[in-house]
Amino acid sequence: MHNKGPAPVRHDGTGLRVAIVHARWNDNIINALLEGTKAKLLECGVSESNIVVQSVPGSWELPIAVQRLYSASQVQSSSSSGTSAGDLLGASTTDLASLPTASPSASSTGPFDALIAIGVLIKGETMHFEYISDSVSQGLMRVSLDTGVPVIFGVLTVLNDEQAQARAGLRPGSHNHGEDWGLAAVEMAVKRKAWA
Ligand code: DLZ
Repeated sequence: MHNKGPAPVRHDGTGLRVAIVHARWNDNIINALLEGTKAKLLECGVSESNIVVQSVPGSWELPIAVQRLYSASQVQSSSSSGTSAGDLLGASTTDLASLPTASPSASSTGPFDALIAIGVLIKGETMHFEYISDSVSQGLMRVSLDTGVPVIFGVLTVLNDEQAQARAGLRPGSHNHGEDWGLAAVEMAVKRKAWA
């Protein structure tokens, strides 16, 4: 299995704040993607305390969560309450407990420089897949353009579990696309600052 994407480019993520929002459907695949994403963020120099991880029930909920999380991080940066973006989204630690890497980190504040939305949509026998895939991709793009903040599209839209595993590095020789999303988040956050 080959990674057909462009050669990964690593940028310096020191000082960046990144939010990851992931769906809980297909959680074994999500776990692997989340780990790959976080590993690359850390490798690029993003500190653990500057990575906020939140979960939502399914991919459908990703756009609203990304939008609210970003807005909350802006509000908190202009107030002195010290409230974390996770708190403002109403997150509890219990909905994150099933995912080992998904610990909410509340030790840093300020607007996010990039957000990563992770979901796994597997085509079933009904039209659910088509409706959700289309709406989620459009919703995430809209949040990104409306806010001017990079929203990385970490949503797999696949026909079956095997295809999902192959994109999460869970099959022999396969590549974990979460790694690409971590790198893309850092690159776009750095370039957005340069283009400001
Ligand atoms: C309902 C549903 C279905 C059928 N399939 C998936 C899926 O493959 N991946 C995913 O992330 N979510 C799925 N969902 C749940 C919806 O995204 C959403 O959470 C519910 O419809 C509630 O709004």
